[in-house]
Amino acid sequence: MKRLNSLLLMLFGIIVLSLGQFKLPDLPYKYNALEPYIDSTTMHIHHDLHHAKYVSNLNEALAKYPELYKKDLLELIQNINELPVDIQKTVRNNGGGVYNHSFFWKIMAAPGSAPMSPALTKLLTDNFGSIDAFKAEFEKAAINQFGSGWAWLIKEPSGKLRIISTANQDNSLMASAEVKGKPILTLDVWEHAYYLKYQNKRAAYAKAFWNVLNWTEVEKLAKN
Ligand code: MN3
Repeated sequence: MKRLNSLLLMLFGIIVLSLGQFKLPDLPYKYNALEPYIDSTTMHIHHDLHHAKYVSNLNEALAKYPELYKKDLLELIQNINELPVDIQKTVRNNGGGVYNHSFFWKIMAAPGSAPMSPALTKLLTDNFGSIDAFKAEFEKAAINQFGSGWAWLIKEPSGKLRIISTANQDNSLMASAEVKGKPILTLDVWEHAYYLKYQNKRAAYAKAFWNVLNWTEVEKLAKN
């Protein structure tokens, strides 16, 4: 009986400790779903190792201030400058990493499974002149981001759609963002996202990306 009690106590402890901690979300599709444009091995390494590491680094930083586990991720990364100074940089890099990757997985889908609707075609054409012009501007942002970072389509507070890029794991939701807005779609241009298949050809990766867009999800985000 005593043994059972201490076992239950230990179990309870483990549950309490893991409550509120950030978790690695599953991919919304199979690892090979984006083939041949994004390969299964890259997806395994990217999700199971890189994304997972951002999650564990974030949890490790917050462990010093467990009351922060009560906040949701968006609240954390939108208000980094209000966090204890010693964890601001870690939360910016790793909280950003967790948010950006979870978002990135969501706006992709198996090739051809979520095509662009006439309504979204019109919205993008109204904002950028044509779909080709939109794609060209986005690819340019992806290619010209020096070093590691992300290309984004965002919706500015005015409602206007805009293409930007950010360094490292920054995004347009952070207080530090030069241009603020709601993320609509994104492309990870860190070398870990494409190097196995595309090596130094980031432009080819950016072009291939259009084949794995979840335009249904993008449209939902653009309209909200
Ligand atoms: Mn990445």
